[in-house]
Amino acid sequence: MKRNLIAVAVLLSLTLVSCGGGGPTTNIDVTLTDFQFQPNQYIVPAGQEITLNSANNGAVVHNFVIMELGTTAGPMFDDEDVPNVYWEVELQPGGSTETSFTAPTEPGEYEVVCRTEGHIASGMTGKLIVVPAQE
Ligand SMILES: [Cu+2]
Repeated sequence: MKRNLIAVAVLLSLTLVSCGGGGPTTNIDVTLTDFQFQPNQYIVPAGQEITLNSANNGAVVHNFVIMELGTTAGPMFDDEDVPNVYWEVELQPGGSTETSFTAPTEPGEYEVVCRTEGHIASGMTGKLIVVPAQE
């Protein structure tokens, strides 16, 4: 009897952990600061319409830039990185916006950066994790 109770307790805690971990979402809320994305990791289903609510709480212009799969802006975003941009939105200081984009159809980890000069080096990077959409 006691053993059964322990098993139930373990199952329950596992369930809570998996719920709290956060699965794929079609709604991203992100705050841009000087110089971070909060949060900086987003899990989305492939090919779905994603709503991005973003706010710039910083004192300078920030961008939310998704790079193409397999590409990276490296330590600094420059002209040669422009063709590798999958999608982006720019936010003025104090600004906020609701926009949307279609998640890439190919699952994988996509780099997210702020393209404003020097911001990658200051830590403005994130990760868009695209997972297969549920049937
Ligand atoms: Cu920035």
